[in-house]
Amino acid sequence: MAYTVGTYLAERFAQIGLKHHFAVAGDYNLVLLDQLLMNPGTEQVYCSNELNCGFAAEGYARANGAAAAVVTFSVGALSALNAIGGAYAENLPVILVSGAPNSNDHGSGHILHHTIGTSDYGYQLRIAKELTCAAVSIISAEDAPEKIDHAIRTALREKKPAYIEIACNVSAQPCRAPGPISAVINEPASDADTLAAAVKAVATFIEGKQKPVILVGSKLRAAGAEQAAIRLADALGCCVATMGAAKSFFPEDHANYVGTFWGSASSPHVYDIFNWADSVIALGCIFNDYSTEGWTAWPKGANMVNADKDSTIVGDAAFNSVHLRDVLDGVAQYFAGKAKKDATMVEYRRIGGGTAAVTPENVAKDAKLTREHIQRTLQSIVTSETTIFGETGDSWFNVSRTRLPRGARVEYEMQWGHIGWSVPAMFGYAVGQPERRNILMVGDGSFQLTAQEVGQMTRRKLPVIIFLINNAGYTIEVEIHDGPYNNIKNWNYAAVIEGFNAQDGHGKGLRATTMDELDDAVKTALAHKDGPVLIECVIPRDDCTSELISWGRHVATANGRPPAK
Ligand code: TPU
Ligand code: MG
Repeated sequence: MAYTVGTYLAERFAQIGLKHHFAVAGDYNLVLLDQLLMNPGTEQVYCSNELNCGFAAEGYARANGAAAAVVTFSVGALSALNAIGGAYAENLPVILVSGAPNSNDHGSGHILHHTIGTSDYGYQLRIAKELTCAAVSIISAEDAPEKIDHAIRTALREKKPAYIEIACNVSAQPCRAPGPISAVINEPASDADTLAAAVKAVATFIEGKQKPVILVGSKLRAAGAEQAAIRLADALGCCVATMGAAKSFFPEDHANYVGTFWGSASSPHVYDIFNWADSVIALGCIFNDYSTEGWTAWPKGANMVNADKDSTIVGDAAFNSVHLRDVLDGVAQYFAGKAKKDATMVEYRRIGGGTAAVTPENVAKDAKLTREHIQRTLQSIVTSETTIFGETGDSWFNVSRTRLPRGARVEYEMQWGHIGWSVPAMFGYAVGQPERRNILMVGDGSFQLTAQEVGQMTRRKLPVIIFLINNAGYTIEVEIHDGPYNNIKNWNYAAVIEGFNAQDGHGKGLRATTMDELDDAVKTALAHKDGPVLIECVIPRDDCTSELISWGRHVATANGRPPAK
């Protein structure tokens, strides 16, 4: 047989468009890594640790639609599984592949290294089952094709992570050749009868309302419905807002786009218009405690349509097995040529929405650096080719304030919310999309979790621009609840980046404490092409957005609710 289990897997990776896969070596996966290296269609990219490897794959999936991470048993995989939980929360198909004990050791009573010291090696598979949509263990080449295809197909269809473990002595075993890739990537069509009923129900719902708004959520991309949402907005003509986590999932230069809906942290006039509206058409939305500002800004009840990736809920009727894009296209067709449902847009303009001019910044250039100047600087370098990663912290709100030209993208990880996610995820994204202007905004506290992955950006000469906001601690936590645990050890961040260079790297670390220094640093960063540039932006601990302050108060109140009697 021409294939092995490992080369079969590599061929599937290449076929589903994974030009790269991420890896950390360990003795349970070395032979598998050899097999993967034989396929020139998928390049092996190394990470500094397995948590970062999982997040790098997560970021690559954002750039590329899917991704894979290959790690060793337990000591590696249990770290990577944190990022896999993140991929589940963020609706990204990341395939985690773990090397596993020799097939002869399963059930033998042997105790192996890198395990918890018992002879049952099933625990990792059991844990992975909780965090993925499909988890398989391969201890024989015989059923490897079926198991591999099941895991990959389920991940691509559900836009969720999957898990494959392969016994270390099986990965180079002869294996049957893969069949056509369409068996793995084809999606079943919407159920025709249910689709017709769902479209009718949504259209009737909207017909019965005077003041609808559209709310775009972060599952819109996973649903493949970004273009269909634009067609619906064009047909209805009503206001469209994005949830905090869904920034850039609807074009900000669209005539109907009004900004972010996030309670008191909303863009100007958006919360007003949502309170004035008589109905909300929610597309792929996640309403959690953070996105609803501690349950205070939570659209729900009878005046809502909740349209999700594969199901639509209208009032007391549920329609399953219908793709969101099909429902939206059906409803858009229904309203094409009819009078626009644009009352919310008219009212939004009447209360002054969309007219705010950018106020000039009125300070001496050698003045101390401020958060506001950092945000303005970020704004000034955003192009239609830009992707910004916004880390947990005030970076969320700084990035949220940034206006995006068509084509610019923002990536957040607000459902999982793992601080430090953005550094490896940006690395993975930049591997997938190296030609974009990739910008990362990250707080000092978050950076300290995963800083070493900047070293991999250096290794691959990726010109990522990093705004490191040094506000001397966990300011987002300060705004929720302060204490000594929110103070962190200061680092010389610029020196850390220089340290990653050793003899062959070209990363740059710069430090800005005044506005002038930041302006100069950004010029340097834009001109630097053969490695990352980190700009440490030093600001006072309490210099943060008003959105963070009001949002923090709401979240603190929700966290502090006493137990129900
Ligand atoms: O802008 P700023 O100062 O808020 O950002 P920074 O400095 O990155 O601080 C982030 C503080 C923070 C923590 C400690 N945000 N969330 N957390 C809790 C947390 C702890 N551990 C993980 C893995 N994720 C978290 N979100
Ligand atoms: Mg901080």
